[in-house]
Amino acid sequence: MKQKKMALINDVTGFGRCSVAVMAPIVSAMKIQAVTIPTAILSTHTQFPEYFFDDYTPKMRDYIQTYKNLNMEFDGIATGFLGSKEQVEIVIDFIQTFAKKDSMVLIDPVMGDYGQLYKTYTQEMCEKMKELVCHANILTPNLTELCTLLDMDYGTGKFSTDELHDMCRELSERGPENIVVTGIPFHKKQIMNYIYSKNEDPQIVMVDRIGVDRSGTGDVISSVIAGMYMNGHSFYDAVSKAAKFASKCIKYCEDNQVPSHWGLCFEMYMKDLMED
Ligand code: PXL
Repeated sequence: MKQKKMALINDVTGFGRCSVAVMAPIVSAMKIQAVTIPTAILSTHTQFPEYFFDDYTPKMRDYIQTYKNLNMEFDGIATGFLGSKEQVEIVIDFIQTFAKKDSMVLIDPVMGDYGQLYKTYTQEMCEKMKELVCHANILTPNLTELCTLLDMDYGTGKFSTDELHDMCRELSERGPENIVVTGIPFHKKQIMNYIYSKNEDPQIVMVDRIGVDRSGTGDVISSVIAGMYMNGHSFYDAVSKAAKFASKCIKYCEDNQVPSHWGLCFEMYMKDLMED
């Protein structure tokens, strides 16, 4: 079988296990060739008290042009944190140029958490992000991002499964046929992932909450989902594998007292991702 290629449009961060540093090894373990398109270069991620940050936006178009000249195609495209309206525009153009009819396009609309948008997120970027998500076939928002994309009030952050269903259906009508609302707190001790696939009954993957929230968890989850889905698994199986894999990594971090901003020690369990 022809080996597949996935474009990872994301930042390259040296220390802290996030973005490309997580996604490339994870999809590689799943036999998919990872192609990095950097959005920024950082020494450590932004949860550290100090970091070197080099915005790559002015160079992205030239970088991508060589792939256009090579008539490259990608079987998958995955995006994460984007730093400016212009970067979102570059990503839309990238998808329009390189996605084939049956390519997987996963967009993790990294915009905020706990009912608040990140400080870097302007209203203009929110509007562009709403445009970008229409080009996805997989979307992995948390509750904050789901509400923002729908212009809904986050309120107390409590939504019934009927409400989640209506919200996902509305978002899905704009394009993405598979949506997982990640990291929904459930009865303090659990985390719910709400899975919506167009024309199918919704499903839920529940995992135990282990310790504190850890940066980079979203990148581990989205890359396992992307890899599984590209390898022919159902969306439900992809989410289930991703949530369980992340939980196992988090447990290792807790047991070994790894600081919460060092990311997940996914290296310890890479072989769980390998299939014959
Ligand atoms: O996905 C987490 C992440 C990715 N990239 C950068 C970050 C973070 C989390 O803080 O700062 C640059």
